[in-house]
Amino acid sequence: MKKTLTQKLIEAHLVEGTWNKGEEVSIKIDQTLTQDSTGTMVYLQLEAMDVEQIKTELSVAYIDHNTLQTGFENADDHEFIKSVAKRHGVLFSKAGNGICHQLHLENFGIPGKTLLGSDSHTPTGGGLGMIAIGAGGLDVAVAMARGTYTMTIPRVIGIELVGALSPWVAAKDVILHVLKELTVKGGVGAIIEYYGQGVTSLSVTDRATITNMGAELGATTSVFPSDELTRQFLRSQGREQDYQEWSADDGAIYDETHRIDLSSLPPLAARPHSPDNVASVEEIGPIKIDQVAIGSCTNSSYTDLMKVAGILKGNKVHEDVSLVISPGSSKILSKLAENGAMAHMIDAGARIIECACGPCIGMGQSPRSGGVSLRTFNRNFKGRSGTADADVYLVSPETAAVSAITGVLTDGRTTSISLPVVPEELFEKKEQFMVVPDGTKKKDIPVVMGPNIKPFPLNAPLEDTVEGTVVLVAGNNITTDDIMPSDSKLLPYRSNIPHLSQYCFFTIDEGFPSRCQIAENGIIIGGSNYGQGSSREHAALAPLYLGIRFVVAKSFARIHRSNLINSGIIPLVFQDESDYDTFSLNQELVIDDALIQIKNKTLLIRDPLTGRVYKTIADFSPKEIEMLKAGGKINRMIEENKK
Ligand code: MIC
Ligand code: SF4
Repeated sequence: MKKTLTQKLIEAHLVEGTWNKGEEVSIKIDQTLTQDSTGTMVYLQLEAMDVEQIKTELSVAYIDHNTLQTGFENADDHEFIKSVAKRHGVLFSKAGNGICHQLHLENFGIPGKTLLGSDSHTPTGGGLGMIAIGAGGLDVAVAMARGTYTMTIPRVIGIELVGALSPWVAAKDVILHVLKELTVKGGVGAIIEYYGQGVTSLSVTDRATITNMGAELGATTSVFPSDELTRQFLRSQGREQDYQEWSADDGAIYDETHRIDLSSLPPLAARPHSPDNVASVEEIGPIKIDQVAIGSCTNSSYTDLMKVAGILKGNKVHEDVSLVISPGSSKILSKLAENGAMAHMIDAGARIIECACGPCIGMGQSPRSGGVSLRTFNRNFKGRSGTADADVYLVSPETAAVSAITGVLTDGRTTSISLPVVPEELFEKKEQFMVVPDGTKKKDIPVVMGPNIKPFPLNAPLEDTVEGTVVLVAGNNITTDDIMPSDSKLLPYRSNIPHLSQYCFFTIDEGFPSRCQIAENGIIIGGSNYGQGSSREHAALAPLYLGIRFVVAKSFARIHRSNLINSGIIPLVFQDESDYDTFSLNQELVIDDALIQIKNKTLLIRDPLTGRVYKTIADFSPKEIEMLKAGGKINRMIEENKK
């Protein structure tokens, strides 16, 4: 049978189970990555597992999110991560080195390998032909400890690319187009595979922009084949020896197919406040802008920034615009400084900021009240920029740079500015920002714990009767940014769940934490795609700390669903979506015979006041049932170790 690339890559890593859609399998994980805002939890959990030796070929701990140091908290967390990384032979990438996904692509990504990362944009590695999956921190800790990851065999959506992009149209416009077509839910339960002649017109960093934002489709991951351009990219990074060719068989059958003629795409933008709210720049028109932010793991590559520098060269940033640029890695920054491109940016009036996530996660550079910000990033959820009433549009680096000059959203094709051609560059291996393990055992190195690091909460085993009070009825597409907001004030508390939990749902409902306190046992009612967005398990741990017992929603986003199960919080799906409208705050609900019902695929919830019974779908795998019964993944592992 002709195989998709996805099937080939997953089959090459199968440890348990077979390639059957919907079947739960276990795959070998070759590499892991963590970043600092999810990493403290990962390494606390890894320490709790007391492993002798991590099982991956390579594990990297990046420091890139919490680099704004306005108090001791972030610096302490970084020391903690560094100490645990040393103890376990994990490579440590210091603050200033760059953004995890860009760095991983440049330094470590290998076609054909698997990568599990505690960040939802780990699929960036799919641009190199990897199966690169974002997951909750605990799943990454377990992958380090055991070398495996449990997943469900997904649908494979094939996207055939033909033609080539026109000038001023970029890889970002390809993924914005896909988001417009498929929406933020369109990739749930699927891996998106790109193929066709058009692939050969996209560089590895273009492909990585596309796979990066596959996270916004809700997809498990996205993947491109590896080819001569992949070899060329690896050569430019001094690692041609890592090249392997991987592609789908000709005529492979996909579960769903789409075709995009690249030459037909115009410059696009995602309007506030969702990455799938896409229209062409021309349709949106010349809206006045206050800020332009170029960078993030989506669009901070050397080529992206050289194009930006070329557009800015000899021009001036509009007087009403603040342009901030954050290069993706120290290697890129150093090269831009060396070849003069940085001077073009600064001379045009750009503010150069650290190679880090920065404004993407509200770590500085928040726009003014009611401001309009154009960003080359991947998420424009309300409030994520740090300014609650700002309007954020997502665009390509080319559109961002030309708009910074004109002061309004601009389709570059309507200007006389010419687009630069970026010559291929060779990068030297640089390890100044890395602490590379030397292969010797270091388990005697002490773990450095600052006062901000608090133990993570653990659930209790499932009881036969689960009772609680509805503490929130939430709408559709609730993001993990809504559940556990993150900005410069809250990110320093990622290792302190008691503090963080006081801000749970804060931006949409300030009363949530106090209601939970009164209720003691809480229940959340959600709409469709509940928990979309980041991989942060804090969006499950904070509710756990506040006593949430179960969530009933129209549907769940993949990573958040797993994080809930890992925490022992039961994610249930309405069998009849119209039931959603009948729930109200403070309603009491009971699950009777929970230990039996959890195995039944259908689970009944009773309202003791009215006697009404609601049917929900409890589609859990045998492993998930065991986790829910034990009160979460860690409790389950302890049980297993006792056997
Ligand atoms: C994000 O882009 O939302 C983040 C911050 O990178 C998150 C991880 C986190 O919350 O720490 C993600 O995408 O997983
Ligand atoms: Fe960092 Fe933004 Fe990428 Fe998340 S999406 S990893 S915050 S740059």
